[in-house]
Amino acid sequence: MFSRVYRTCNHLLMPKRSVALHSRKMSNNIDNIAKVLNANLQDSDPELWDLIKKEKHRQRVGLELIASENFTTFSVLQCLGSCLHNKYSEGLPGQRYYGGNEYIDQIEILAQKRALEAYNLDSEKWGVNVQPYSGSPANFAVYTGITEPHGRIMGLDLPDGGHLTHGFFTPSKKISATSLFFESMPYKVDPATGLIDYDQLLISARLFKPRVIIAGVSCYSRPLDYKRFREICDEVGAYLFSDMAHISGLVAAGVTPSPFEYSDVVSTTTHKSLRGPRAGVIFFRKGVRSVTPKGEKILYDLENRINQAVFPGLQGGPHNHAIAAIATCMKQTKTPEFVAYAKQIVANAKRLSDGLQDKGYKVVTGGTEVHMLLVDLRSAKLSGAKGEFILEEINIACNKNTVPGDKSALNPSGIRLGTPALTTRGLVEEDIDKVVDFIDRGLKLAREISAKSGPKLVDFKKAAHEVEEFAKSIANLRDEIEEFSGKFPLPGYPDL
Ligand code: DSN
Repeated sequence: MFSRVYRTCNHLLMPKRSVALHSRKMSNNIDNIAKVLNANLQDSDPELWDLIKKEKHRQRVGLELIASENFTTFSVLQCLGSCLHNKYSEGLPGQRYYGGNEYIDQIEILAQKRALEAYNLDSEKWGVNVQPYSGSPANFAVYTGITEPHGRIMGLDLPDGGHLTHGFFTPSKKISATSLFFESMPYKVDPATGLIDYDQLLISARLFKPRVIIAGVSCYSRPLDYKRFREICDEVGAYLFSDMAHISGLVAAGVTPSPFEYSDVVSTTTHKSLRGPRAGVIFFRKGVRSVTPKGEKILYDLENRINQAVFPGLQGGPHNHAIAAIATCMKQTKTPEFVAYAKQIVANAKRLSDGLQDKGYKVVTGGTEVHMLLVDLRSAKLSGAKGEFILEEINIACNKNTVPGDKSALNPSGIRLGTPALTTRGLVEEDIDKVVDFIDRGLKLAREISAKSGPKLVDFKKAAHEVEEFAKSIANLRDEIEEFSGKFPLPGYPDL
């Protein structure tokens, strides 16, 4: 005790000159600390700065057609880079395990309120958890909350357009933890139409008796029939869990059917068509679930189960910077600009689909009503991997994807294309015509290369790089695309 007081007060015992020296030293020290702590990344870590700048350049000069990606707004980036990142706040607003959460509580409550408003939900009937770190943890929390270990779940098979976290496994391996810790049985699309086979789903569900049926997709270009899902769930006594990650921006804007009318639980990521931060949200029903023939009301008990599955079940401290960013992105969805944006996403996807079909490409299901489409490259005598590779070479980003009827998920025959990111940059239908032309020219070049290289991807890549004529065509096309895409603005910090 004495020594602490002495240390604190010892400058009082110093001669005047020493006090001045001490104060100067202290302030130099503080200045130095501030300099280190506030150093600009450009100065403190030029190597990393350079890589980030290169990535920014790649985003600017390329055409981003990955259906799940977007360019978030500057306001969202400001939240993500804010002091909120520093705070721990395990628990829910008003019930935290740490102090100092006065403002964090208000921010989380604001995010909850705006998330409900974004989807016009009545807070008496729906609750929301805005803490999931992203979509995969959100989905795992849903299963953890509403079913027991090894409880039965049914989701669309991944090769048919479902997501990993909808219970994906292969004959030789349980790939997703959602198939390892829960018993999963997939349902499929009809290979002839590419559309979900609801009749077969009902037959399988009657036999499998799942606790949860998942209505959600990662690659599917038509609205889901949530009413049909509800009827199937009711017949087998399952919860209907809708994962609207891909379409949540379209749902908020009212340009695609909403899952809320029929679902018990809805999850979403917030960074796809919603254009917010990388994060996840779970909505759950509250109030009356059903009424018995005797008139007794059975209430939902999802609120505690889901909240506790998120924390302390699966996560620790919420990412408060992301929660603030969710709050602001949910606010943005209520603006006329966002509604216009969502409509344009769909208009652009339709134009892309029509344009490619006009050029002879086969689009699965014959088109799209949402933000994405799946092109079957068997019609162009190419594999998905070759298509993806050549498009990447010319600065068009997309991903290879299985198409209905593919034998192996390892060798997919299609490419998935989506328009949320390009629409954010301001492209409209006429610009999409140009994009169609670029894709077509890229894929035609891929066919020429493939004709020379043979079927193997490794030989194809080698020929693309080493045969002068091909390398030159790729470079020319890439330059043309860079010039075109450079005209469209990219939101965010200028360099980062
Ligand atoms: N990777 C996202 C997608 O492409 O659907 C989902 O996790």
